[in-house]
Amino acid sequence: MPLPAKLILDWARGGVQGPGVRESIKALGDLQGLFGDEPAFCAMDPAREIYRVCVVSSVPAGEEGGLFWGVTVLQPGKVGDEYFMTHGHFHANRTRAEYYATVAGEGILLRMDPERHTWGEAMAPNTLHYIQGEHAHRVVNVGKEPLIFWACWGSDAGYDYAAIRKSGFGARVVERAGRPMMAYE
Ligand code: S6P
Ligand code: ZN
Repeated sequence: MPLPAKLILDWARGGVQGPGVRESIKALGDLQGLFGDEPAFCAMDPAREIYRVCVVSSVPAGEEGGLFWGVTVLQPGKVGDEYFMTHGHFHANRTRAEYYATVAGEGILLRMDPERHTWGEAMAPNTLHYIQGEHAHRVVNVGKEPLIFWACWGSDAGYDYAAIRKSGFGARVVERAGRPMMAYE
């Protein structure tokens, strides 16, 4: 008899169980300084959950040659007219790429190259995005339901959040006349 799988996925709801799984929650307060409308941000509950991430780390972070696997559940909502989004990051190792596969919701994957050229790509159930290692990436929920996407990336990719904290992306995703729109800086 084969042994049972050690990791079990709940594709639709964005869950994973098994050894080496770690869940983390980002609340609104963790995203301070990232949204454009500071007064609107301050008027909201900093404890409100914006997204949660489950990561399967089968090898230690930083180890060359391994893979990480994870899922993000990003809630719908806005700060002022700007849609809820992930923090966004470059990979610390700019040669390490990543896949994003969406299973539920409606989103925009913001990508930015090293010259700050920024663009958006539509995320919807069954879309698959390949993100080059040198591209910063941030996900924006422009729908009314949680946006759920799975990801796979190298265990030595790492995270460079500082560059985004300092200068952000070259565009924001905002609501205009009831529709999402890219607002360039
Ligand atoms: C990791 C991958 C995702 C994000 C997650 C949260 O390389 O891109 O698992 O970590 O979507 O986004 P962020 O920007 O807060 O890490
Ligand atoms: Zn990444």
